[in-house]
Amino acid sequence: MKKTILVTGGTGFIGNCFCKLLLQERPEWKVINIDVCTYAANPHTIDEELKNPNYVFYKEDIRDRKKMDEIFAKERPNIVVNFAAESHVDRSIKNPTIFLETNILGTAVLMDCSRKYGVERYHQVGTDEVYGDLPLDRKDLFFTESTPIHTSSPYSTSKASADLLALAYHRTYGLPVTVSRCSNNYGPYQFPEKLIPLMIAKATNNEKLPVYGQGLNVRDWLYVEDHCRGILAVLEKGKVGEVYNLGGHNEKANIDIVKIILKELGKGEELISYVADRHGHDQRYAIDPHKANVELDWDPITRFEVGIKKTIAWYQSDLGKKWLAECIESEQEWLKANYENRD
Ligand code: NAD
Ligand code: TDX
Repeated sequence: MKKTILVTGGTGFIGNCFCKLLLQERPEWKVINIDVCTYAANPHTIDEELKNPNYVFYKEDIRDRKKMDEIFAKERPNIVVNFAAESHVDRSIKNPTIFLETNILGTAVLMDCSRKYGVERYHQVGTDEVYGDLPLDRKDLFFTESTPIHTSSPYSTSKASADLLALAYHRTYGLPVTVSRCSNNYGPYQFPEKLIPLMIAKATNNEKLPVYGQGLNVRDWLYVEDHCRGILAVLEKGKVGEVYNLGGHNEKANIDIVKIILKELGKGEELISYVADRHGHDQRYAIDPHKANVELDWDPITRFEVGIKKTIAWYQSDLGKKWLAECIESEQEWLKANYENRD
């Protein structure tokens, strides 16, 4: 059936992958991308999508209530999926305010428009970071949908606030909301402020790889396409008012990720540099995706060994190299602010 789906943050890493998936697998749908293009959005990310007649792009800010109202009035979306966010934990530690403005107030604007124009589904893209962290020595513990919210950083707090607001809009106003909470994504087109693309970029240029603390913190890595398939499954099979955890069943310590990247690129471990730890650094994330598996028939299908090779190969391709160089050029100030004198 023909649908109009409005995706916010569709020029970013996961939002763009989701648009690609929709254009490929739901060719009868019209895909609207609203993205203001912050530092985290390389405009070339959507070069291919812009050629597709079913794809429309608005370079606008989700906090701009008037503009959002105009777009909703014109496009009358059936479905809204909100990816737009400030997404980097380290930046939230340096400057929390923009995280509150975009991640909380921007979400409220989108939900107000969704109510006004009667969307069939509003989906909030959330993160496992809202559950806080798990201890490293309790491998038996996992985040479930009923794990209490217990945030550590301004980023995760802003994301938890957005999730709670979305669920409140469901209960109070009857807005048909779903929420997904996902573990760490990796794949092509991820901005090189995040661990995997940053380390690929540094290793390629024979620069030091800055590992926080002792590199023992554990993340549960999920290939970005698997995450996007999970969101589509929530839209099509999920129950309104429910939260779904989407995880990779793929826990790795940061130092092991860094060593895998170095090995894959044929570089030596002498490039590793242990630097001062992140403030409030979460120890371990690990999702129990049982509910999504049973209710949505969703399971991640990309094995990490395959996904990481595909990811590195993309960053080494002509397109990937050019894209990465453009991003690195635009983030010099951040790299200086976060890493200079950190040893
Ligand atoms: P990203 O930083 O790559 O992309 C975010 C996009 O949102 C960018 O294109 C940016 O320009 C846009 N944006 C930011 N502020 C905006 C505004 N005010 N108006 C319009 N657009 C705006 O982030 P990502 O990694 O693709 O994450 C997407 C979503 O998934 C986020 O909500 C994030 O919290 C969540 N998430 C990410 C991960 C992960 O591992 N990357 C894991 C779990 C959840
Ligand atoms: O230079 C670095 N060195 C380092 O050791 C960077 C950038 C990170 N790290 C560590 C910190 C984390 O333990 O690597 C791990 C991963 O860091 P990030 O890539 O910044 O991700 P994380 O903080 O785990 O948050 C991510 O997953 C959940 C995303 O950025 C969030 O948007 C998502 O919600």
